[in-house]
Amino acid sequence: MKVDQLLPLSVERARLRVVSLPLVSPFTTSFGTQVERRALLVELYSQGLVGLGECAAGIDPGYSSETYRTAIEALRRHILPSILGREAASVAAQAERWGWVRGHLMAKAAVEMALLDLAGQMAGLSLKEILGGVKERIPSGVSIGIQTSLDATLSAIEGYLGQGYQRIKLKCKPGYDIQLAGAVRARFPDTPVMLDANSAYTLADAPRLRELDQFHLMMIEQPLAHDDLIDHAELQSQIETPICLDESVESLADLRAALHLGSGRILNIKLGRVGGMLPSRAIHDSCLAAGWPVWCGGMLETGIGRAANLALASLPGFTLPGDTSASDRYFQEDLLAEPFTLAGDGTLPVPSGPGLGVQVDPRRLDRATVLMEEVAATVPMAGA
Ligand code: OSB
Ligand code: MG
Repeated sequence: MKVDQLLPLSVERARLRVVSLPLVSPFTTSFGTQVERRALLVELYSQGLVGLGECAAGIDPGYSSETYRTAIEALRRHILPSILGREAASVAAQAERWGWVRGHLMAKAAVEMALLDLAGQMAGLSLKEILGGVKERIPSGVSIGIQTSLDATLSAIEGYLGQGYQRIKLKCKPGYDIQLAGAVRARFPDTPVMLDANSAYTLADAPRLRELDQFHLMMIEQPLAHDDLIDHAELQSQIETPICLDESVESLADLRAALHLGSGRILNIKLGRVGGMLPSRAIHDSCLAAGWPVWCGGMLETGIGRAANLALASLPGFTLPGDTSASDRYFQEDLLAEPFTLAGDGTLPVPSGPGLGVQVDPRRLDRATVLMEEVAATVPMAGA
């Protein structure tokens, strides 16, 4: 089923909601530490149904220039007023209505997710079916933040491997890299391991990054600046470890440039970072054609965003285990009636019910809610 053939859709009203879920342990990267997942949820109402979307943006603009607060502003003033009360033939046609808004990709992706959830419920199709996914279960890895000691890292890895996770991703930064990889390899010689630098290095670090080649890592994710595809290409020519891009690719045009320059060999696709599931699918298709394996990244999503990630990861080009971990890796209590759990074989299920295919537990949602706002089709100028 092509998304373009989904029914006409008109959103009658919209609500923004901010939820706060404490993380089971602090998550530290080269750009900062997170202790909670503060997620902006978009609720779209149409014909007695409600579609849900989760915005990937976080509290601080360390990973991306977007935050959940910039997303609220873009949604309430520009993106939602572009679609409210206006019928369109498909989700793709609704997305064209906000095409004039530059940037704010995570805000757009949240609305697109809610529209796809609505359309799926109306048509009786799961997101996986709408997208053309082919897998029922997703091989999953886990992303481990920078720990206070090497020992703490090694025991975290041991714990996750014991649960069945198929791949270990370790956050790294200059000075917390070679020793880290060496210690991990000494203890786990055959485990699929990768590093994620979140842009912490420059090309001047190339000799240091080349030392990592001896550890046979699956890949190193986003070693250099978020906007520097040229330096990534230069670095890839100097190291054997495959480079996986994350922050650098926000569009098909970015991907075309990366493929042309040889800025890496693998792509992490995050639907928030590229503006939605439909743009993600297009990027996936190009990677498949170019021979770049892809995997599904994560932004510490609640069960809502996780359901969308799993549907996306069911596409055929997602051949590497992604950051699609179980709810209990992030939260004591997720928003869902039935949180996602990891099977012993290290996989998570792709939801098969209509739309996102997950049930939010209303009491859990209430408990987690810190802000709520109705969005009208026209925005009053008060206090502009
Ligand atoms: O760079 O992939 C990243 C989390 C927040 C922001 C950026 C990143 C991450 C992760 C966690 O690595 C992935 C997850 O388990 O959701
Ligand atoms: Mg990353």
